[in-house]
Amino acid sequence: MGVELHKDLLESIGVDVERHAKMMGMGLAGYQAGFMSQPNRPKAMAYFDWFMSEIQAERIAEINALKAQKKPAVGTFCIFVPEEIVVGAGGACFGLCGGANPPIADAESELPRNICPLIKSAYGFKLQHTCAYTQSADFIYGETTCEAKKKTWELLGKHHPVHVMNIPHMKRERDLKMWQEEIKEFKEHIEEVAEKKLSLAEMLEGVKVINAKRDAMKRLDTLRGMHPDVMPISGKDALFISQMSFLDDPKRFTEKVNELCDELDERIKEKVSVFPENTPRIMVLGTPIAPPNWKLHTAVEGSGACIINEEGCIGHRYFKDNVDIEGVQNEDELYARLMKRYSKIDCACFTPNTPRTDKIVQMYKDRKADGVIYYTLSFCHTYNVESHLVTEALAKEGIPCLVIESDYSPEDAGQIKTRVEAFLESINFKKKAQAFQSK
Ligand code: BJ8
Repeated sequence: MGVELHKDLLESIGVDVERHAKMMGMGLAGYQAGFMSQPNRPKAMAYFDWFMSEIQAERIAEINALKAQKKPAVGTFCIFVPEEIVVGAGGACFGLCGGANPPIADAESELPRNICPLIKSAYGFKLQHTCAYTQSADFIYGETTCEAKKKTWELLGKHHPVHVMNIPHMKRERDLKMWQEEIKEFKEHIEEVAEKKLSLAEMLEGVKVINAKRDAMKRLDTLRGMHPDVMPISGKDALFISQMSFLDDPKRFTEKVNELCDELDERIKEKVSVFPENTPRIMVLGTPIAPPNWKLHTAVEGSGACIINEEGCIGHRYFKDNVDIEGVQNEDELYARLMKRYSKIDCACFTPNTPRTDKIVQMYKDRKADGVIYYTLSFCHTYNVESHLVTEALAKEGIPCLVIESDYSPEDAGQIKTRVEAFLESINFKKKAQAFQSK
């Protein structure tokens, strides 16, 4: 197994290798049972299966090889961090572990129990030294999005270097101006780590690499969800790819996603679907679904439905917009373009956030979905409160919606499955009634 081969490296960056190997063993077993056993998977998933086996091994070696050349290694918790700049500097920008339940008990020795599991899990990984990404990061880039994260940086800073980007909570002219300054400051900080000035050409190159990655993911999103009669890949596999988009080398990842999309194109032409005809098509909205949090997708796809899209940050919100660099002549123009792109992110930490609701309704119509699951992590107040506004808008459109609030513990898996099954039953009933009426 990968981690065995890289044991010395992992030890040298402060990973608790024994505990880490045990957790990786559990993660891999869960992946093999839940993903690799799915019937009729696209052949191109072989690359992502390989990546899973090397997720905390070979990939960590690659990141540390970059660090040895003084390239920045930046760990993040949010899609507001402009990875284009890190990639332009030749470095790696990656998401940190935060989707597993076991580290939470340790985190609760310093953090309150009643905050979001994503934060507690990530914090626990740091305390336990069981995330090789966190251990590899020159620093963690935090942001001022939700209250819990904002305050956690102050504690996390005791255990790992942390920098915080000030993200406004409104999008007025003066907020956007400040935001642009933050992006410039981020670039200056990356230059400090790299110990060299970053040129406009290098940053533009970074933008091109990340735009290409987002384009590949948009392509996958279209192939996966816009063909009502064929679902060429499972929602679980597509979610996993989105999760890996925060960890893999962006150029290699883009190439592999495009290879997969070529295969899916063929599958669509030949009507090769991984689900039978009339399988209910479900959209998932809400908070990020970090690996190995596969609970919802397992419940939905194990109950006879297909997930055709994730609206969250590990999904559509991450790749929906590119940075327009057409005609950019100088650095200030580039910061303005980056700000323009990043301020399109419709995170629930903004007030107001109405474009998100309008977008969701449109996505539902475009994808000819059959229902929506609004998924929030427990104690995520922004997404929880906003769910009321979203479900109200969905109800006006007659869109079936189920709201699920959950954490990372396996305890509510049975209850979630029961609720999902009841929801799907009502959708199936509606579909049958519609088919009968149209006869
Ligand atoms: S842009 S969604 S990644 S802040 S940590 S808000 S789940 S209580 S992650 Fe997020 Fe950036 Fe927004 Fe996206 Fe809630 Fe938990 Fe806070 Fe969370």
